[in-house]
Amino acid sequence: MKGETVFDYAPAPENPDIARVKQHYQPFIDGEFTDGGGEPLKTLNPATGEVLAEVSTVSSSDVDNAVSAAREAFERVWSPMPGTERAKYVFRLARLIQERARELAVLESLDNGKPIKESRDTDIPTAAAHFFYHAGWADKLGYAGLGRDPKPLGVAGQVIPWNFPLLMLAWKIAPALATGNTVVLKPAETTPLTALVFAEICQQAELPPGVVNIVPGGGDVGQTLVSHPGVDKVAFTGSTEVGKQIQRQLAGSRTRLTLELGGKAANIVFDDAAIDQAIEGIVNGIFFNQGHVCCAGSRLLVQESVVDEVLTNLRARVETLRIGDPLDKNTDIGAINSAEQLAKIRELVASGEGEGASRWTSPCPVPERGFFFAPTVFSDVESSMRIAREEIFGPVLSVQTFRTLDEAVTMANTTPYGLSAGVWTEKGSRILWLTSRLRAGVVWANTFNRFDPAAPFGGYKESGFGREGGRSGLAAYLQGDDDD
Ligand code: TAP
Repeated sequence: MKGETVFDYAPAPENPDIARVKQHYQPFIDGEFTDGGGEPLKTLNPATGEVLAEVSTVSSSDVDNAVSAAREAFERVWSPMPGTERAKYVFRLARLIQERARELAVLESLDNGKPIKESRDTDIPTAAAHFFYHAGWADKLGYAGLGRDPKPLGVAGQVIPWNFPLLMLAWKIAPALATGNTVVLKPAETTPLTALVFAEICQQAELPPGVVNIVPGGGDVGQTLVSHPGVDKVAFTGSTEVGKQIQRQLAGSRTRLTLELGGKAANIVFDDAAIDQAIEGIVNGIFFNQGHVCCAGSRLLVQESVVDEVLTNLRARVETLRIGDPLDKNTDIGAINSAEQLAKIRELVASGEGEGASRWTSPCPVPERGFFFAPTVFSDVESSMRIAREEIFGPVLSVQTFRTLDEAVTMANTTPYGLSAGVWTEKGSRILWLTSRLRAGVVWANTFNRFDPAAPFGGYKESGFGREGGRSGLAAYLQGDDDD
């Protein structure tokens, strides 16, 4: 059967009209959509390279206005409001995301390039789940073990990346609102659209003006926002490089900071693992969302005795992945988000070949236009190679082998990052032994990429600090013992 086509899939494209894409989008400040004073940007459909919409961006004085609006809303309305009332608004946001789920899913796939089955089944439902979860906390903060009457911090300045645009917004905005803070959020330059539809949802929910403000723009807008003296808390998700820059900028100030940064996770397969199940977890770990996942299992560590079996089965499985139109319901791998990201992936893959690793790329047909990269697996990888050390943030897996448990732990921890890890073995005792030694914020056992709003998520080392989700995520938006 290998190599033969078992059956063909007929195209099953979702209708792009469902997204109701407008030609022009505007920033959302103090409850109103108005053009900003920045240079307008054009957001592309990465599957075609064509312009999807024009977005008005903000100037630094617009950021001032957004922060003032958030401050006013914080002092007058949002923080004095009883938790029971705030909960209703947060719950309403969750319900409206559900109501507009199909529109949001199609829009996310158009703007980001991710397959519709992922935006439809993961991004949007999980975003709604975060609002539902936090709506439940809004009137119970006194029972969260964070003090009898925990107080919000004030205005949160939040900056998010392009890989899960609406979901990262939900991770940031839901806990901030539930705990009584107000928000100014900057979406990524290449994926601003679902954040601006979320702004419409805030209007629909009749959220008081100024509680949520969305300020589209580039890195300069992010920088203005995070260093703004009117911001009490900065929450950033993005690259380690920019995270370090922000930490330096805020050093010595009283602004609270949480950073969710990059990763280079080890996915560790032992010889007693259920190999077929592990193959599915490996594929999900690195090819979900084109590998644009901070916690992607991008380093596969396989026990030497089973590496041939794992590699053979893995290649056979990866060959079946369909790459193409993100709006096609059969597509497994969509478009790379931007030409810049595609160039970065190509450069790192070339370095892997140059440094002597063995490259295998799926022979699947790749669309000729748009930004696409076929799933790729490197074997014969050494820990010193760039593909084993640097975050590729694309559909590229590096495979290494180990012999003993200690060696697996050492290899897994040999990285400046520490966001996530995976372990595949039948032995529960081995899972427990390993999880206490792996320096990673999340360790998945016999599964990968599982998310739940109740489970805290965050990193060690250069993957950042602070947690999002669960009780720890609430604490990041509340005054603690060390605050006045
Ligand atoms: P970045 O270049 O760091 O961008 C992230 C966000 O920060 C974008 O909105 C960006 O604006 C903005 N930004 C750029 N320079 C800034 C500055 N000097 N000050 C403040 N904001 C600034 O990362 P990216 O390429 O968009 O995202 C990919 C990275 O994010 C990966 O390394 C990935 O691992 C990480 N990530 C981590 C997580 C978690 S939870 N740990 C989740 C997702 C992604 P522009 O869009 O205009 O550049």
